Amino acid sequence: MIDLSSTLANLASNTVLALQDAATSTAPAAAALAEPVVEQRELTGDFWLPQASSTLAPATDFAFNAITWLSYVFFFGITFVLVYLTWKYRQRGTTVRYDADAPVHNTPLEVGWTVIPLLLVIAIFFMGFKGYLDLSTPPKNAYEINVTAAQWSWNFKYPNGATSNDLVVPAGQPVKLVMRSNDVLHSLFIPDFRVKQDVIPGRYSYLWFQADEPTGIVPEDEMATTAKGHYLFCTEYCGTDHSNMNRKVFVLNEEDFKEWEETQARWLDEVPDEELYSVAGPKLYLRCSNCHSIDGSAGTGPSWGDQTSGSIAGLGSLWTRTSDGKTPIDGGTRDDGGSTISEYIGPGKLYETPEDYIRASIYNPGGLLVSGYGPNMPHFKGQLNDRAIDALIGMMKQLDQFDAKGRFIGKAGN
Ligand code: HEC
Ligand SMILES: [Cu+2]
Repeated sequence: MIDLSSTLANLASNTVLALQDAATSTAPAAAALAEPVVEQRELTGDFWLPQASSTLAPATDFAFNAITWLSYVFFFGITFVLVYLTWKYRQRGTTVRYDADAPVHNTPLEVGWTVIPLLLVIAIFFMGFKGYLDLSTPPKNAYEINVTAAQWSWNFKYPNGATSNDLVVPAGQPVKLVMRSNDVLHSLFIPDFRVKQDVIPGRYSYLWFQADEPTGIVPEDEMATTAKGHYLFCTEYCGTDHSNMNRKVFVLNEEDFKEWEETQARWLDEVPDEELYSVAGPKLYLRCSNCHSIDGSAGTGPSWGDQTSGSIAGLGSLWTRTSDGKTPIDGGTRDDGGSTISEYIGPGKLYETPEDYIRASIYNPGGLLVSGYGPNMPHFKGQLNDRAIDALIGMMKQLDQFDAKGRFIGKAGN
């Protein structure tokens, strides 16, 4: 059973992978009309399965191949015998010949066709069961990474406090993912590693693997398009931008991994205060961009720019309408009937300053809801520290220095 379902899953994943590749290889061409760049990418692996890049992958593939070949043998064998006997014993003419001495039983044959399939099925069961146990028992010394899934991004948090949107792991060492969801069901799937696990709100789930072959790494803004690394998918349809949860896994040798982890943990601290806002996009803004536009276009959440439609149309950018106190409020756990944000911001009120309100909106988004919007924002408590929040608020205040994708185009310190 276990093998059969994983076989189907693998089949499906292969199709997804092929489609995915078709999609990403044509995307750059559409973006740069003037100079079409068609990226070619070799699909590794064979017809059935992508490359096997984790220590447990060969066992999964063995089970897959064994069942596939067994199915071929039985399918063609049985079909052949069926067709042959149908033809051989077809009725000829109108007289039916009945041979009273013809055999009606053949004990060795019947025992054979019962026992052989039984043994095969038992073998398949043990193969699957052993694989299942191996996959669901992370080794004790595994390197732990905390995973938070949210609509529509992954957040990977490393033991030293570093965080990332794409997964980076050490080579030659078991890695255990401790996963939870901030909102709905998600599922983490790394086809090359042959691992997949649901990520469930209100519950922790585990996944482990060991990858021995380093893949190298590229700068953050190239991660989505590089041929390096392994695919990582969300495979549980989780809403509009589900497909934005397609990310990469990079495997680094021990030394490179240590160095990456160190820099990744420190990167915000090393940016001088006056330049802090300039690094908010695209790195931090990436987690907001699925719902909040910069250019004023409407989305799942209110635009940070001057939105032209909906309840906040014409009130100015997020920072302008917040500091002017104009944002209309309707609902939320801290709403006490006020109709605009001005009734909640100010000395002695719920929030002292507009900055306090924005910070609270990020840590506890359900507190006050902007009119016309539901409680659809995941919270970022424990994921964005004070400095990251400072950077994001700084960005909201100086949106004109960023392009629509959140890339910094102004000059830092201006
Ligand atoms: C899944 C969609 C989603 C994501 C991702 C998301 N938000 Fe939101 N956000 C919303 C929605 C919907 C609202 C409006 C309801 C409310 O006020 O909570 C909102 C409201 C806000 C507000 C108050 C807005 C206002 O106009 O007064 C701020 C500030 C905010 N988000 C910041 C962020 C930041 C920063 C991030 C990324 C770190 C982020 N959001 C990621 C959906 C999202
Ligand atoms: Cu998802």
